[in-house]
Amino acid sequence: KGCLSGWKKFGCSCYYISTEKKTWNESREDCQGRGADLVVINSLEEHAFIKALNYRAWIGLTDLEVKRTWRWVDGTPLTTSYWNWMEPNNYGGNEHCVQLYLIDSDPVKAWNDAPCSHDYQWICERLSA
Ligand code: 2F8
Ligand code: CA
Repeated sequence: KGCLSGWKKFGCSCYYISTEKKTWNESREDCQGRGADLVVINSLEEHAFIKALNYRAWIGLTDLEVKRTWRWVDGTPLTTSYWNWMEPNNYGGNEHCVQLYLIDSDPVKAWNDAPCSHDYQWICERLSA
C-alpha cells in the first residue's frame, strides 16, 4: 500500500512517529537511518495531517546554520509558517530547533522554537513507494 507497517500515508509520503524521545540531532539521525528525514511541511493540508499525529514532536525545521533564518532539512527556506502565538521567541536565547507543540486550540498555529538539546518525540517523512 506504499508505506512500511507502522508508517502512515499522506499524499506521496509516509510518516513515522517515534515513541522514544531524543534531541533534535539524534531524531534526525534516527530518521536518516530509516531512509527518511525529519518532516518537511509544505502545505496547510500536510500541516493539518501532522497536527493530528502528535502533541509535541520535533519537525525538520532549524536555524542552526544561520541564526533566525529558518530552513527545512531539505535545504528550502521557510515560505509558509504555522508558528504558535508569540513564537518563535528564542526563549532563553538558545532555541534553534522547531517542534510541533499544541499549546492552544488554534486550528492552524502549532510550532514552537525550542532548545535542540531537549528530548522530544519526533516525526520522520519519506517518499512512499
Ligand atoms: O511560553 C512559551 C515558551 O514556553 C516554554 O518555555 C517556558 C518553551 N520551552 C520549551 O518548550 C523547552 C518555549 O520554547 C516557549 O516559547
Ligand atoms: Ca519558543
